[in-house]
Amino acid sequence: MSLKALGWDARWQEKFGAYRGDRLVPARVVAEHRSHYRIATEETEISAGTTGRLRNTSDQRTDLPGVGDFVAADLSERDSPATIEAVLPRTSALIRKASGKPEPQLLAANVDVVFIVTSMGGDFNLPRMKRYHALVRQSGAAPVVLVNKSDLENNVVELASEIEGLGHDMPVHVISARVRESVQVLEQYFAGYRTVALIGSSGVGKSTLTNQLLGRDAQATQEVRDYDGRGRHTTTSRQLLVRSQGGAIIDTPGLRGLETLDATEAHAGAFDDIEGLALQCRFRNCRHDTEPDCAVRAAVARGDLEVARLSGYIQQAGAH
Ligand SMILES: Nc1nc2c(ncn2[C@@H]2O[C@H](COP(=O)(O)OP(=O)(O)OP(=O)(O)O)[C@@H](O)[C@H]2O)c(=O)[nH]1
Ligand SMILES: [Mg+2]
Ligand SMILES: [Zn+2]
Repeated sequence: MSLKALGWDARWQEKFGAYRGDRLVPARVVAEHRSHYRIATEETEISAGTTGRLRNTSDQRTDLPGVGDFVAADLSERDSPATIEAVLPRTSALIRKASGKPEPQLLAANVDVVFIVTSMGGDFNLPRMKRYHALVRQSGAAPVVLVNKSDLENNVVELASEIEGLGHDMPVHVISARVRESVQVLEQYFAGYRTVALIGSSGVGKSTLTNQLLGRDAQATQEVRDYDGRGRHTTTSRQLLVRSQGGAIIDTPGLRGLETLDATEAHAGAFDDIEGLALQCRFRNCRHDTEPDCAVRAAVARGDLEVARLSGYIQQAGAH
């Protein structure tokens, strides 16, 4: 595997400069498991751990390596696993801040484009799409919406107008992941060895699409067994796969935390922080939408409040 195929370029070479001359080599994290990573270097793909120093100097868990990260690794100990000594500064980071979870979680790093995948046949859910969209907007990657399984039904007019409401200039493609010609339109997003991550509910066809875009069956796929989303996911870990045609794909499991509001959010008091901020809005009945002098949106703009959390609050408030 060449580093170039993994997305390495002059910018990364420059970032790596600080570690050059040492025994360290550049590598990219291609998988994350409970106790170890898999990293790919110019020459090989191997297991790796992190150094105690890296763990101790990381303020939060999201600073530790994740899939897609470029790292400086030590492979010099012949018979033991490699160690990751440093994470190069990221160009983007997909971070899930699910409420009710103790800590934010890094889903993928250095992603250029995120395909937010939904499907015909009942998966589409606008509030959920908004949560995915907010996650991508905060990451630094560009969102693209894919409506998969177009072979099941093709009445997308209504759906398309809802999706357009999510954001201007966001490309939307209606595809069938099982049909090769139908995914040709997605080739443009991989140009220049870019990295594309796939997110979306379990069963929408992310792994089927991954295989189609790779041109080989790298990922297992399965009929959806449980429509309430609580069933087992077919894909259970995040993986970075390199295409022979250029570009990399990160396949992910359906994000349980974004599927529905967490139970902890559903009961009263769960949004005390937002309700506290709302006291400072200019209008008593502020919807925190387009009103002037809205303290809640100001908190979002400062980065003190997560957009996904605000949409959760608005959605819940709307339900009363
Ligand atoms: N009819 C139809 N079925 C599809 C299409 N794409 C995928 N499927 C089917 O949908 C089911 C789920 O596909 P997967 O690719 O495993 O879904 P996933 O999004 O990876 O699911 P998780 O790994 O659980 O998150 C499989 O039975 C696929 O064959 C399509 O374009 N049309
Ligand atoms: Mg899958
Ligand atoms: Zn407000």
